[in-house]
Amino acid sequence: MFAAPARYVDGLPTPDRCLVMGVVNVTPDSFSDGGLWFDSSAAVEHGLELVEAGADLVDVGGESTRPGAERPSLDEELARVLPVVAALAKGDAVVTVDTMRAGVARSAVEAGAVAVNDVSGGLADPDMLPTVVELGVPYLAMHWRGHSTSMQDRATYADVVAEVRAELRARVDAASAAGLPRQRLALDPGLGFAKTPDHNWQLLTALQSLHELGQPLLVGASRKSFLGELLADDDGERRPADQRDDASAAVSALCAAAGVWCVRVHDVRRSLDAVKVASRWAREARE
Ligand code: PMM
Repeated sequence: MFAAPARYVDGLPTPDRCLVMGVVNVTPDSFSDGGLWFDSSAAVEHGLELVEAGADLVDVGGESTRPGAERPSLDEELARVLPVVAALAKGDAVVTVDTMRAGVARSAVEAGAVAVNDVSGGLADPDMLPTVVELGVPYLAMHWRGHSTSMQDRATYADVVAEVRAELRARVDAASAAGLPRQRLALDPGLGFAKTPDHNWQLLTALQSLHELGQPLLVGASRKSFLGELLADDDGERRPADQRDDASAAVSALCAAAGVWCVRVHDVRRSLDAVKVASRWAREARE
């Protein structure tokens, strides 16, 4: 018997389909859109475009997590993120903050963010879980094995699905021990974070096994390099990041069909169309 997917996170929107989270990276160096929205007014404008395109959530981050990236200082991260969070929250966006730092999470929630997306699942900053509990906001915890400077050295698994599931279960236990209600927690397998392309594909095709954790699942496949590799040209040259959106939308449809709660994407309109197709398909198949 398969576990039924968990589909709701308390305090976040509840459309009758997989949610679509749009990405706003206020960074000079993210792999997917590095530098495009580094200026805060450009980032706000882009976030509002994502809302217009139908984003259920807008995820604002100020730290690039591309393999090898150096971390910004706390002050630098705050300066990048806070004006963008505040302006988007005023502009009717449902804003999540993508940060590993408790201090950034707190200030972003005070500025209007409604949830914290932590790619380290609470491992990077010991204050993160207690802070999120105190703030009373939903927490999106990703599978993580270390900072970007060293993470690809940690992409070694005997069984990637079993190990990611066990390591995510440990994060569920840590969050519960800190006092976070389970209905405020979503989990993410962390595609590309200490994962090879093969690991990513193995995780994507084993989402059923991650549903056994009993928490809603978030998946961030959009524009990642395993898609660039899949779509490489005849010379083996990877497809550039900004030309991976159709493949990203295909992954969104398949994730939605597999019961994923939310997909994190750069091109919101394409993925929203894709999850709507998956949702209509599933409804028809049930009736
Ligand atoms: N990927 C990136 C950043 N934040 N957050 C979650 N929850 N899941 C992800 O897969 C994830 C993330 C890196 O990708 P980007 O540079 O396109 O933002």
